Amino acid sequence: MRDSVGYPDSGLDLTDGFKPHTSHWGVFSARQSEDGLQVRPYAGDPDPNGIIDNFPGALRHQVRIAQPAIRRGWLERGPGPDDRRGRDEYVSVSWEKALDLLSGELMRIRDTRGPGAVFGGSYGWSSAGRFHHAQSQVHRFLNIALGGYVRSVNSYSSGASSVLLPQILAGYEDITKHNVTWEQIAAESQVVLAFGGMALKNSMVAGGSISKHVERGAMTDARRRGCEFILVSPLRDDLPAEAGAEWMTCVPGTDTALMLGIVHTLVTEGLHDQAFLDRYTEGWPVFLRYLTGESDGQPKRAEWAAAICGVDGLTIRKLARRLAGRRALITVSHSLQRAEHGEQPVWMGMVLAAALGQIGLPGGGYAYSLGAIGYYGRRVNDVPGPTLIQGRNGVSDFIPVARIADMLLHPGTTYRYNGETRQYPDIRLVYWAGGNPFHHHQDINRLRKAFAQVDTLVVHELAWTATARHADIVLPATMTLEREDIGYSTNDPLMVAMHRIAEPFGLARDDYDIFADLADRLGAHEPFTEGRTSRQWLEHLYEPTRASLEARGLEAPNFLTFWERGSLIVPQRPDDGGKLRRFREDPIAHALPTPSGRIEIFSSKIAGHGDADCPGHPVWLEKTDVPKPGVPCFLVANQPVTRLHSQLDFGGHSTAAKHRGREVARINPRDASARGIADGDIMRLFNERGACLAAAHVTDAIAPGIVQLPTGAWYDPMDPEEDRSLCVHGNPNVLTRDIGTSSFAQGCTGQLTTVQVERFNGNLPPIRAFDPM
Ligand code: PGD
Repeated sequence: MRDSVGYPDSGLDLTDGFKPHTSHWGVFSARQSEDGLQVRPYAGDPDPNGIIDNFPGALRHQVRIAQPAIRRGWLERGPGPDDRRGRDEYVSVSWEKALDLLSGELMRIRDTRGPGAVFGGSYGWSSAGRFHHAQSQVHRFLNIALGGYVRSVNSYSSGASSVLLPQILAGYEDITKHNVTWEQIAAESQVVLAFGGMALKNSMVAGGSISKHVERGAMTDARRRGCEFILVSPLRDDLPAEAGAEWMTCVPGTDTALMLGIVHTLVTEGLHDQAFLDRYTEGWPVFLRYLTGESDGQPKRAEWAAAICGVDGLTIRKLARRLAGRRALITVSHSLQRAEHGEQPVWMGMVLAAALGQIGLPGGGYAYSLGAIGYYGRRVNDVPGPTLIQGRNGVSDFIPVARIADMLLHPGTTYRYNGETRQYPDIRLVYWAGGNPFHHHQDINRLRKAFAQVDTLVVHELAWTATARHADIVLPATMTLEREDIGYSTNDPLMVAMHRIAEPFGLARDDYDIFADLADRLGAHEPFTEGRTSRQWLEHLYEPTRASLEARGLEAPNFLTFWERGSLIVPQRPDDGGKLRRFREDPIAHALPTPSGRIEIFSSKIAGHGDADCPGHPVWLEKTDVPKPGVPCFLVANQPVTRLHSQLDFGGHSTAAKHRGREVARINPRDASARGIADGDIMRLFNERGACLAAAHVTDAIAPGIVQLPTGAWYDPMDPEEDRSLCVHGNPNVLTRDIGTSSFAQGCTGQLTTVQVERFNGNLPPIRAFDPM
């Protein structure tokens, strides 16, 4: 019998000429023939992800970039600020000409302004292979050939939590990757309280590669054993049906208040674990004064919380009693912290788990972001994987990743981050490979203005995304299927030999080869390539894994054997609960890597920053973007089901889920009927920042007062000449706010905003996002 979370390997199906490959959304084998591309999911995957079906239609799609292209205005007038970006024509040029122009511009910037005028953060997920990972390639190139670049820190996924967790609990990876596993949940948890849920669409993807989607099976097993799942979210499907969850809707952005109400009940009813708090935590007495109202005059009673979060007081009290004394797991999703004051629910979720005394127990305690990505909640590999060294960055300056528009619009101005007052650099050239800021950034109309400020915007892309359509120099990159690579992730034991499935589209080239030729023009060919071809790099990157296997006396196939076999299963460490378990066992010998060595319910360090929007312990802070006349609905802009972010939005699986070509937004029947909106109608969503169209799906899986529109539909302005043109396709980032979570972490807040919704009665404008340029 198959264990729902075990790894008996049933092998890749490599019959009939199919070759192995992998992606962020699953391992598969594929074959390109005159009948087109065919894909087969990995047979060992108990729950394959349908997103692989985007590949066949995408591989040779007309929106792929066939040839290097230069924006006409840049070609004719040269570099400089230009608001024609996103409105201009493109001129196709040869590779020689494109690389000559680009290397000349890179040298001009380097020699006149220095590498500190280059922004190479180049945020983005790009493709799964460990060598042709575009972001790693661009960083390595800029370090070696240019002397460095201004980088970005943290991610759009976890901007608030990745800064906070190391201060209060442990390293970000300790909490997300070496903590509570799905195996533990299946075997041990009695109650799982999931704030923001653990939607399968999120755990169906993982950076690097993912061979088995185990979450559905683990939740099925846990439930069968009697584990109760409780979902706190505005969306019912934030936990799968298999979890059989009780659904509590809470006003978006108010989970912290709900958690405070639960902890207040625990304390007033004597249900909290004082012995745990005394032995393992720092600062409980300070927090207690806030909880009871001694410090601010407001006890955080269940009824107080109810008035904010919309869950009634009795339900909150009963919930607290259900958690106490049981093997309880508190999970807090990434989405909760991708909003104003996103640090607070992350911190308060930890305090709730500490008050229950569960941190460090198998299947209990605190699991931040479990289910947010497929490689969380799994065992960790016990061998090193392929890693491309990026070299030394000669520029120390950085920005928190989601502050890019602020940086470009306001060079020289100051901002707060992690206790420091910093200054934005003056960026003249932006280099992007493997990301799509017109997908991932908030307030796209503002972003357009920001990109208009620079001298030059360079983009490597496989398709004409909106980012490519705003660039000055567009270089066509191969798609993953068109090159060889190694697929690997630290929490997945299947290393995949990613064979080339198809020839490159048009004149597309691998990012590596593009950078190698540019490095040549900049006099850095040898240090950049180290004299290796791509294939030789793969052999080189594979070697540490092979050597480690050999040193441990395990089967250690050489590269060619691995390549011919198509995959390799590597050993994994025992599921030992990581640092939190060891800390529980001995808090002195295994002190946590926080300033006090303990769980920091109060952080003197954060308190010492003096930032009112992130004080020294978790607090409820009023939100500035709440429904009001003009914008009466919350908009939840979450991750999509049918693609990864914006990748391959033009593929068959993604386009089939759209309606009349538009992205589908879900709305509660109450809100729909109040606006005369029927299922399948086209809606206009708007606020002061912008507007977009989306097709209506009327469903009671969405709580009243909320509209949900996933990210990833390519930005498609009806009239690119207009400043705030209607996006006819349904990109929610024309509506979201471009503010940081707080002065502490400055994370992305794209998950939540407010909008007005109406039925769209005009003539439906055409979708042009997938037209060739
Ligand atoms: P992707 O669509 O994955 O989005 O933002 P991200 O920029 O990562 O972009 C990757 C791009 O790389 C695609 O355009 C793809 O075509 C290109 N690409 C793929 N392979 C290659 C390659 O080999 N070479 C090159 N040169 N290019 C390649 C994701 C970001 O969005 C993330 S991680 C999160 S969590 C955020 N989530 C939200 C959210 O919840 N709500 C809102 N409103 N906004 C968000 N934005 C963030």
